[in-house]
Amino acid sequence: MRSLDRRELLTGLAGLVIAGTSSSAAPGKNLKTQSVRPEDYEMEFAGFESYLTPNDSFYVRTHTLTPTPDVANYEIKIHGLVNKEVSIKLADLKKMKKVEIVAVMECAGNGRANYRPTMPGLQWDQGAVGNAKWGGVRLKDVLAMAGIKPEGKHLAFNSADKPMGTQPKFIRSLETEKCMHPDTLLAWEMNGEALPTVHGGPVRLVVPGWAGDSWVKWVTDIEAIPTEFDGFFMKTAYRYPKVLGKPGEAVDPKDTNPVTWIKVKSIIHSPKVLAPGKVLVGGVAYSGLKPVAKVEVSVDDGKTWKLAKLDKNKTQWGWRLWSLAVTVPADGVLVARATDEGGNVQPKEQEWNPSGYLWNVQPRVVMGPRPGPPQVTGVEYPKEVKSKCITCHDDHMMQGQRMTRAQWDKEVDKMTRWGAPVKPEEKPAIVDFLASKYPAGK
Ligand code: HEC
Ligand SMILES: Nc1nc2c(c(=O)[nH]1)N[C@H]1C(S)=C(S)[C@@H](COP(=O)(O)O)O[C@H]1N2
Ligand SMILES: [Mo]
Repeated sequence: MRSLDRRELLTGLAGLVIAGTSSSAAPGKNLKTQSVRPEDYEMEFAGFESYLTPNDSFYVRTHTLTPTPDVANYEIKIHGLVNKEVSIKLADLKKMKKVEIVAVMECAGNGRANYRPTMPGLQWDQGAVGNAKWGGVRLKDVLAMAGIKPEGKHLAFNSADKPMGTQPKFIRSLETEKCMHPDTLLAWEMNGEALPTVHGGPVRLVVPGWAGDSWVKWVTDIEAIPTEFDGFFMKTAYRYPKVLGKPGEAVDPKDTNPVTWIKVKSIIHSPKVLAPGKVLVGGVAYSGLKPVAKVEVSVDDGKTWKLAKLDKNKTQWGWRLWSLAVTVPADGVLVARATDEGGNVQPKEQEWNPSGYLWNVQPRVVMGPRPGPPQVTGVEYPKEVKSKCITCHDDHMMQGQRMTRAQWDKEVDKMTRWGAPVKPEEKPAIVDFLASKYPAGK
């Protein structure tokens, strides 16, 4: 029998051993825990000092439980609107022409914690993004073995992951056109190492320029279909309004499109004090649409700007490191602003959307220690909350949230649909507890 690594122990056994409390064991360097079960980890600011994000510092976002794929017998099936149904073994995939691409992957929800009003979902601050060298085969070369019919306008990707309760499967469809892009890959390597299981090993999609939700992990099944896949993770989650409304306004799903391109953005890592008043400010900058053209820094809250120095790593899809030594008062405010080659400029004010996707406002850092997101610890749960809510997932899922009573009410309904055994008469007490413990952010 092979031995389990620490992560497998946590995901596989944590539910049995530690139901009722959260353990905050992040699996690598520079990671903080959003949730242990399912596995969701955010990279800390120190991670923005490296060009390639090491695998064990790379953020993790999994909606379901991490599978233990059968690597020896792993196959990917291609079917639906194809000329010939095929199943391709992992070993045969690895015999095809290999390509390597450096690309940023960012979760669509990165930055959600900063939106006001707050909304349900993991409260990512800045670190649900990383830059890696992905190695694998062009998806189009694999699709050519099956031959996608012209009516197969979309490809639905299914995976080996394990939903909790009656949670829908994580199935995403992408337009066939994007799948045929030479830089869209089926990847089995990350930064020169075998793709770690938590990041989708043995094989995941790499969709440069698009948000992480399209980068399906543990791909086992590709179906050519005529229209967008009809399932929760396409029709309800990961949608962005066609026309933006006011903060707090609901949007009809018919007035939304699936999330695709990530936006132009810079992030500031911890500024280093070089001498009194003199600091070295730096970070990363990227854009899904076009390479970054410049990053500017302001020490007077955006009145005047100075060009930062960009590193030499100019690629189509990777990020650039940038830095600049500036003079700033001890309580001064640093602001950064990225612009890409398409003329897209990082905005001063963030546009609001109901699910809190694609946050990309200019980062503002007040000099002095940077507070992280509030951590709630040592919570005593009433027994009904413990028994109804801390089973599929641990309590991190609830702790991170900041919601009004009305939002909590809807959340408990959603959980009940997904399998939480909450009887109507039990609901008010659960909602009261959650709304008082984890209220909406200001
Ligand atoms: C049957 C399994 C199950 C039970 C029981 C359960 N949940 Fe969940 N919960 C889920 C799943 C699945 C998700 C989605 C995880 C993801 O997408 O990352 C989730 C996510 C959440 C989230 C994050 C926001 C969201 O909607 O993705 C919150 C908050 C939450 N649950 C609260 C609760 C509360 C409160 C209870 C008790 C009333 C509860 N859960 C019971 C399965 C469950
Ligand atoms: N099968 C599967 N693929 C998935 C997910 C998932 O939950 N299941 N999460 C997606 C989301 S929302 C993101 S942001 C990225 C995160 O990839 P990572 O965990 O390697 O950082 O994987 C995507 N692929
Ligand atoms: Mo994501």
